[in-house]
Amino acid sequence: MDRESQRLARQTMAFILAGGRGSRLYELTDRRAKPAMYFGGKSRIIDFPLSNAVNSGIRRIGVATQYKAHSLIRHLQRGWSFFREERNESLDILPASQQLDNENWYKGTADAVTQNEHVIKGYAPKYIIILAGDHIYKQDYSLMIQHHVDSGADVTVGCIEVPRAEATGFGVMKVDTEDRILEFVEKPADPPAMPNDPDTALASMGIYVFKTDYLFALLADCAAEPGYGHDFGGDIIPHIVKTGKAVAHPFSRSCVRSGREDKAYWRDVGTVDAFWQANIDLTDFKPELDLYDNDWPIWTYSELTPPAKFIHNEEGRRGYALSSMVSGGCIISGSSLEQCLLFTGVKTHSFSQLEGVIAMPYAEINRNARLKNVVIDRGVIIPDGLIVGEDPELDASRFRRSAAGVCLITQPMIDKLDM
Ligand code: ADQ
Ligand code: ADP
Repeated sequence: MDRESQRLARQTMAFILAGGRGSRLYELTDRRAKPAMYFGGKSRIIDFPLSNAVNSGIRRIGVATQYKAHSLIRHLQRGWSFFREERNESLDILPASQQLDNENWYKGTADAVTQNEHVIKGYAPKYIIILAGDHIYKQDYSLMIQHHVDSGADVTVGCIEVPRAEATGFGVMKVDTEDRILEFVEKPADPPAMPNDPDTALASMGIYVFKTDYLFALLADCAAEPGYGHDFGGDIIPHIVKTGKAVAHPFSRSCVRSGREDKAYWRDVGTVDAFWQANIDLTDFKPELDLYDNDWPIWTYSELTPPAKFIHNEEGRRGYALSSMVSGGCIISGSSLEQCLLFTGVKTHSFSQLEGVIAMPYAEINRNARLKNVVIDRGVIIPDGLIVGEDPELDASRFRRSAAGVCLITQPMIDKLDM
């Protein structure tokens, strides 16, 4: 990392928006916000933007929380409490309804920033980078901040090419050859294509760099406009595109490539299928996302546990795992695992066969179960002999089965079974 971008990172505060619900994860986000969702065996989704910020040299971080924030706040307190004011470091947890006199919820992403104006200004950061708390990727934000300063933009928007058919859920932009944004439409029904490729669109990653003073002046101006929706993608960015200089920063310029060399990895694990697939992908021989890279570590809080243990049962049945990731505290007793990812403290019992299973912490799979392509929520106890993944109709009547055939299993669903 060169020294100039490091210097800029030290003058920047990262503001992570972690208030969204993530409703397409259904029961998985009934009790926790999407940024608090488990990912990759040890981490939570929010560990990715937080680790990116720290690895990029940013030392001031605010996390705006709102929806079902307890699990998220507890995780931040346990894992991310090493910031020291004496070293000009801070991590502030900023729940809605703590700021200003009469406001309650954050009315939108921009309002989360407005309501924390005095907290942010108290640190006097020259720049601010707004981040979403719910994507999986590795990015060196210092390079994006450097781009922002070099181009003289009012805002720099992180962007990535996505299939046009999937772009309806994003802010989509048109840019000129110098990366200047000419047009920005939030969640368009008919997304504009990229000039040379009718099947691809340029999507906003929801990452924005501003000069702090400029941002707060702009937020005040926008608030005075009729129909203001308090949203970066819906209001603020389109406003700057019309009245100022908005520049797109291609993710490929600052992504950290540590998995398969050619890939710029970025995922929104916002659906059960996407969540299952992204976790299962980690069990590949050489996955696109490398969690074993010491140059760009993904820091987290994780309980101290004894090592994972693999044992024969009394009848000599082997407990083993192939192409799988098994976290600490797991005990694999007399059962077979293939392409599975087990979080901390999962137990599997004899004669059970697991394939494509993502099991959250402290789930337990009793004897003789046969599970294929499932996501098991935290602490769920799978009863003796349960079979999932062989009879789609039966599965759909018992669990939340996706179009792609992945079943989400929670404890209330198990409690309703007649077994
Ligand atoms: P969306 O994906 O719809 O679009 P949005 O719901 O605005 O994202 O949430 C962005 C982030 O802010 C998420 O991390 C969410 O958890 C958080 N958040 C949402 N509401 C919040 C609130 N009231 N308080 C605090 N945090 C909140 C945005 C942009 C698009 C862009 C996509 C990229 O608007 O232009 O393409 O992100 O995913
Ligand atoms: P974690 O914080 O380890 O992710 P969970 O995500 O499972 O824990 O739980 C999220 C929140 O829901 C926590 O505030 C926890 O106290 C609460 N919670 C856990 N289990 C239940 C339950 N069965 N009913 C209601 N609340 C629960």
